[in-house]
Amino acid sequence: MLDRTAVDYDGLIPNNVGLSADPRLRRALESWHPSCLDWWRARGPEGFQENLVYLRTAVNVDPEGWAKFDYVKMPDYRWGILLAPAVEGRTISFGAHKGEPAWQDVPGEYRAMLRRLIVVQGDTEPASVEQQRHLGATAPSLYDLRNLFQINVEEARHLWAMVYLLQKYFGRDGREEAEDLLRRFSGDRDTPRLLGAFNEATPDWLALFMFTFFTDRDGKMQLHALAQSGFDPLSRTCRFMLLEEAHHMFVGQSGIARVIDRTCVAMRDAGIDDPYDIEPIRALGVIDLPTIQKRANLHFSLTLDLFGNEISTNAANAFNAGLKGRYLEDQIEDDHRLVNATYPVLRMRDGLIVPDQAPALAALNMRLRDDYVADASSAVERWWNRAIARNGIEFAIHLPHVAFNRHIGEFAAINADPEGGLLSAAEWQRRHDEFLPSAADNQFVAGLMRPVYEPGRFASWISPPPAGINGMPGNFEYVRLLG
Ligand code: BYC
Ligand code: FE
Ligand code: FE
Repeated sequence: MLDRTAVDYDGLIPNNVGLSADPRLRRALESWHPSCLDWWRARGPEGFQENLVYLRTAVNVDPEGWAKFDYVKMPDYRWGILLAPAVEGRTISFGAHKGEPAWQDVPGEYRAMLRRLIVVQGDTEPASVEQQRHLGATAPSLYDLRNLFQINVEEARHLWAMVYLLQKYFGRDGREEAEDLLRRFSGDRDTPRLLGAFNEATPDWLALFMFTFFTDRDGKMQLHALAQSGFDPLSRTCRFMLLEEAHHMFVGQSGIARVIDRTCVAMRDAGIDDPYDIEPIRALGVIDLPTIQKRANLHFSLTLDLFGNEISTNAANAFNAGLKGRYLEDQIEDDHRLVNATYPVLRMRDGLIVPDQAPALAALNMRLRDDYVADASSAVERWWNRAIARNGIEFAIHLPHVAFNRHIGEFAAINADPEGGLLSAAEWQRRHDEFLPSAADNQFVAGLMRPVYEPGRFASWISPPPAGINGMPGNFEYVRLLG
């Protein structure tokens, strides 16, 4: 019997896409491989390239047992090309082609649109690795250091996943796009990454945890939307990527929950009840809750910009074409064409934020953003606010209003406070540090960032995790230090 989840591990590039039977593609990928390794060494994690890291590697696409754990040097990580198993007889489930068989090849009329979606997705993956490259120097523990590197190698694998699609299905321009994915550089003045949030700095571990909570969660939503695609190879690759994505969000959810836990325990031990009594709390070597709230405000608002404009013809066209669906499209009960449907969108009208009915097709970015906000809020409650409540401190993290601190779309031109109240430019300037991290807040956090590399030990500002990776004990050496 044919094993639908078998992965060929013999060649340079582990895969379940039949590379050994496609010499042209194999040559293209093998010639991209050294450029990718050069990129990894120049722009990936700083240092630690010769250390053994306890990493999981995808070895299968069976959701039950797809990974194995072992010590590897990062440059030797087996970046594979892995697609979720094909669904027999799969049809397109939305848009103008609803009901037609899913495409195994690029539909000519949609080639440019599809390539753009794949390039944008592909651009974010290496960007995040670049943004996180300095963090190894200040890891709060070996456990956290290992989690950072796990995310980094998997984001690089996601880059491979998109490069595979470009090289297999888009000929010469696909190969050029694949090269360009390694040429752009996060934050670079001349050749920046494509989307705003991927050019921001990730200066410290609080930023890393916030990024993986909020921005990797945009990744989850966008991958879900692309997993619905009528272009079957894109759907299958995104379905597999989502298995890895879960760990990235876990790192953010549990990371901030551990920071919060440490703060609350230290406050209790010191007999401090008032979370706003900032100086004495900081003197304990922990991060005060209001600073965590401000960091959440920052990363949430930056991430909302990644959903594009509330009203977007690009989004309408991609849906109509059957290329990008809605979150959990196959579980929604409607006609899946949306030609005459409407969707409520918050808009600026005469200087007020008001709900408005918009054509549902044009409002698809908005809808995905709404699904994102719901997902993020429930994770805030479950992971963060529960950690605060468990410790008996009176405080709760709240996600700000969607109009707060925006740079794309309907609210880019106005200033709003976290409750959605409109502010004059002068008021915004005056109250900025109340809403968003001030230079002093960032300096305080930066001052806490000193590495802790002894197995089983943790920095002052973060609690140990309740359980190890892959069942490993608390003092496990997740990263073997050299000599
Ligand atoms: N920054 O019609 P609109 C992840 C541009 S994260 C700069 O509203 P559309 C990950 C837009 O490109 C998931 N420019 O745009 C997470 C357009 O330009 P053109 C990444 C922006 O297409 C953590 C123009 O403005 N995947 O995987 O409806 C770690 C008009 O806008 C921005 C995807 O995003 C911005 N923020 O929506 C690692 C999925 N927003 O064409 C990885 C693929 C908009 O007029 N991408 N613009 O020159 C898409 O689906 C869409 O391109 C977007 C934008 C949702 C991004
Ligand atoms: Fe990714
Ligand atoms: Fe991710």
